[in-house]
Amino acid sequence: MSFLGQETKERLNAFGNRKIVVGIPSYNNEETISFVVKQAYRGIAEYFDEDGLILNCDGGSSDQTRNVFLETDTLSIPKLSFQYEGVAGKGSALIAMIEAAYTVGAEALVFVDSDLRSIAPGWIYRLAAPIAEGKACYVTPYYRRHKFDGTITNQICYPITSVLYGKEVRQPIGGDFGVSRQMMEVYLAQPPETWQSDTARFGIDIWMTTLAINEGRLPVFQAALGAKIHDVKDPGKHLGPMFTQVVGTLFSLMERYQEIWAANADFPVTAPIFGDLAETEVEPLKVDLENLKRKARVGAEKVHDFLRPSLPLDYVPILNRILREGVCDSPEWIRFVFWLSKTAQRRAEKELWMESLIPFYFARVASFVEKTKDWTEEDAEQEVRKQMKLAYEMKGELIEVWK
Ligand SMILES: Nc1nc2c(ncn2[C@@H]2O[C@H](COP(=O)(O)OP(=O)(O)O)[C@@H](O)[C@H]2O)c(=O)[nH]1
Ligand SMILES: [Mg+2]
Repeated sequence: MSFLGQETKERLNAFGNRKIVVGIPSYNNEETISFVVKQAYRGIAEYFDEDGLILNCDGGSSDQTRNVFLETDTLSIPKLSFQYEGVAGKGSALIAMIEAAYTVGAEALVFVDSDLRSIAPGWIYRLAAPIAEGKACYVTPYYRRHKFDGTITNQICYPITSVLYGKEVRQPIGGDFGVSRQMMEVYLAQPPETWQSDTARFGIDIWMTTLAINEGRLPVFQAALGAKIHDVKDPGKHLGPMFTQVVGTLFSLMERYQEIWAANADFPVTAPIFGDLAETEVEPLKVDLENLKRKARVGAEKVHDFLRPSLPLDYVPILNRILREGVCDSPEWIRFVFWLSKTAQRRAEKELWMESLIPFYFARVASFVEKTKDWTEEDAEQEVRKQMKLAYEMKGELIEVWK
């Protein structure tokens, strides 16, 4: 199956072989994309002898994103902007760019988001070099983010992925990745129905990372990138649909790789970090705590009638506390996530099950924000790591639930 239109294929063929491809997905990013393109250009020029290509795959922006992309001067390095076919979403854009990079014989494909404001040429180097040097099959970003940014990462993707597969990957869904040719082949070989699922939307990041951990012939690396500054979202206001797409994909993959993770009892080993960690500042980010708690309470009321009849008795107090206070502590959260990962997988109404996790997520984020609001970034980071360790200690419960 192909993800590219005839015209895009012809234009790609005209470029010949390109060593490093930078792929930039976009959707209404006219304000920020030009800066990203310039940094990508500099990265290819400085570190890879100008042997590269810059791609943009757009989701039908209503603003000037594509024109801004095309008008940004990249001198000797060619650019191509195209739109994908199929389901609307970031995943459709990424798989199309994977095919495009593969077509031009790229050794490494680097994805960077078009809303990045802290990207530098070194990002391209650090995401691509471990692959170009034959050390890694896939590179995830390792950056500092504000303690209230990356809540889906911190509360679920980081701890669960690390504990399942025994590799500590701090940013499994960071959005900025390096992809080897071997992994491009793996991704392109998946069954067509993959591209009708949440993998075609925001599930793509956790999907690519999980497949790389489990199917890569070389290790997964992390690239030290400094700070991530981008258009941030308040979890209580913007992250609901993204949450179900990401976590629904994470749960589906647990089924696929059950034999692997159920047999793995090791404490997660930190994936190698490429490049020096620099001291960096993050931008302030405001989270509306009262709104989060209210969303958690209202959401819990909504899902109550659906959830309550199937909920094991010991879990009822977790739900009751969210109904009353809109908060949820770490052990209760992990326990509920473990239970739901299997339950959602088994039932017909997967979407309803996934939606019933949202109030728990809001409540968990509210508790985290409340606890760490006056803490330093470092201390909040330790709290996130503590929850990963707790999930590790509780892994036996997960294995039981899935038996
Ligand atoms: N082509 C395409 N790109 C998208 C779509 N949705 C998001 N993106 C891009 O994917 C990247 C990540 O999206 P963003 O909203 O910043 O998500 P976050 O940073 O992970 O919270 C950005 O570059 C977006 O422009 C889509 O439907 N189609
Ligand atoms: Mg972003």
